[in-house]
Amino acid sequence: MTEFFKNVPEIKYEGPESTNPFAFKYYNAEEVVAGKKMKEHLPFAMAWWHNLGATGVDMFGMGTADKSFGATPGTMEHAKAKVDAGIEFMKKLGIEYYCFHDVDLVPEADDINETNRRLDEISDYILEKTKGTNIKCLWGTANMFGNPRYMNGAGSTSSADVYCFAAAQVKKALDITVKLGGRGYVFWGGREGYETLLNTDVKFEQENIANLMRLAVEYGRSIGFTGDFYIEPKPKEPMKHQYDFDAATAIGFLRQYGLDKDFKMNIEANHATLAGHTFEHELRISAINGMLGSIDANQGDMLLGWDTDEFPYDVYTATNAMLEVLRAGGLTGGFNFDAKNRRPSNTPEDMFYAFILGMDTFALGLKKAAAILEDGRLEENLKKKYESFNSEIGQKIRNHSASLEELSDYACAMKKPELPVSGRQEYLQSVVNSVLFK
Ligand code: XLS
Ligand code: NI
Ligand code: NI
Repeated sequence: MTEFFKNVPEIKYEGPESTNPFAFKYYNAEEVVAGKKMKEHLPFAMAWWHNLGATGVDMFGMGTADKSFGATPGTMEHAKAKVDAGIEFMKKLGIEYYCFHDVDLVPEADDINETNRRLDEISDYILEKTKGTNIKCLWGTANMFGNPRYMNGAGSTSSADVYCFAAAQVKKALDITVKLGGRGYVFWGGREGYETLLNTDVKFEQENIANLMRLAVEYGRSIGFTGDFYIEPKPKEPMKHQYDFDAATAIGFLRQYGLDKDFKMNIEANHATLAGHTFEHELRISAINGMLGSIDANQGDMLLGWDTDEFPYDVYTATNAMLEVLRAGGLTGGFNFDAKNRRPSNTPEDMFYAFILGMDTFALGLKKAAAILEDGRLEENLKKKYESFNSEIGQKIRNHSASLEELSDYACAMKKPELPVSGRQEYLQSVVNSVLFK
């Protein structure tokens, strides 16, 4: 069998002292942190599109990386070579999951029947090649934004015919996801939004999107899909206004249309920052609503205004994110590296460096988050901050047994309250630093 990454050995854990570029410094799959193995805390996934597809094409120039894997792009031979290369890549890194869009797996044909046939063929091939390994699908999705027919969106399209094509793609992508053992199914509404209200009926479009999701749930459950459906919020890009702006918006939408039992959030770090939030904010909002499902692990660039999909290296952010994940008791999904190499990092070795960086960053985030919880000073401060609610009046507020008049009488009797306790933000930040750089 062809070896695609000849210069790269199996990546092993060597510890922080190691200077071997092909070794993990922090990610130690079997090491137990906060009661579980690292690999159980961190089910990492490879994004088929970035890793096996993206060549570094941008608006100003052609690709810099060769992702032909010895075959001609646009052919089924190439689709299969990507499977072979992907499996070798995942095995060398010890990654057990992958995520895909339908058209990442096979080239799209003019006739949808032919595309579907190709999807059957490639999914058989993936099953055959992953047999006897631990490699399986984390989540699948349908690409309902690339083809020109989706210029007005998929669920939100103005064309009933195009709507049916979206339905057909969702149906097939669900079939393939179930066949490949996927834990989840994602809706990222890249073109579910609008450019101007001058030509848009927002209510009409949102009802149609919700209906497509409802049909997907009904069909998915009918073919035995027991996993979660996910919405991946993103505020803009490619559309100016996207309906799934952020977690709070998407959760409200799901509740409005009765989809909240079947859906959770797939939170992407770079989408959070595009929405003007932190990554951890989006995780917290999802978690407190019981909807923290999966994560697209990447990071943006604060100096740029778009989805740069960089591999995560910011340990502060990873620590804050892992604090949220640990407090929520883990993910039902996983950590998908929806991330790509920078355009000048164009060698096959760079693909490995990127994953080593991302996996080490989250491993470090996990260890540091566990240490912060263990340290206890943050949690203790939190308790103190809300302590006044342990008083008699505080308890009445909490259990809803006091009327507005009673609270008003209490305030009037006091005349003037003392100021709330200090937030102690700078103290807490120095606690975080002292744990991080111990
Ligand atoms: C694009 C999204 C996309 C989804 C899957 O910004 O992140 O890659 O994860 O459609
Ligand atoms: Ni994503
Ligand atoms: Ni994205």
